[in-house]
Amino acid sequence: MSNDFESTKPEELTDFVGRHFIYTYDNGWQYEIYVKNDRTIDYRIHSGMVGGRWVRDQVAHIVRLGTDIYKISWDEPTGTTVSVAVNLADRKLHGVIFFPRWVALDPKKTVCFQNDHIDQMLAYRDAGPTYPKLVIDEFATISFLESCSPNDESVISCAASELPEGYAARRN
Ligand code: FER
Repeated sequence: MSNDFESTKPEELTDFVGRHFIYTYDNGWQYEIYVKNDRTIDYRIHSGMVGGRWVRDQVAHIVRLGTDIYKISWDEPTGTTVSVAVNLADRKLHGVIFFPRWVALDPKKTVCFQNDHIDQMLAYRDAGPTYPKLVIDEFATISFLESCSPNDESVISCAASELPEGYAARRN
């Protein structure tokens, strides 16, 4: 096990760092992730329970499980925890999202550019209620996939509502 500051096996992540992809869960929720570096993701939520939410510099646990297969897991300031397994070759993904009860009761509280509201999110998290968690277990299909440079602040830099028409509908 690594310490809190470094990726577990950074040498295995060179092909994954910089990947940027848009995917839609089978329940219709559409998400976007940019693997900023071996320890960090930026993401944007296009639709679903917390559509409109976006986050930069979320610290994550990122590992390689095999050829073109990776897993990203993280614990958010809201108390929501997420683990996403990504199969780039098949453009398939599986996510498990564990929402605290306060998010399930009022998801809109988390819909914002989170970086500007970290203290508010921590206060909501600590106020709860936390339990019972709402657990979402869904497969998704990746509709857009590209490679960007690491640590590029321009990849995810605005809310979904501010994107050009057709941005999330692009397929490649
Ligand atoms: C994902 C599933 C859930 C994801 C993010 C979340 C970026 C976060 C949900 C939340 O913050 O409420 O695939 O990828």
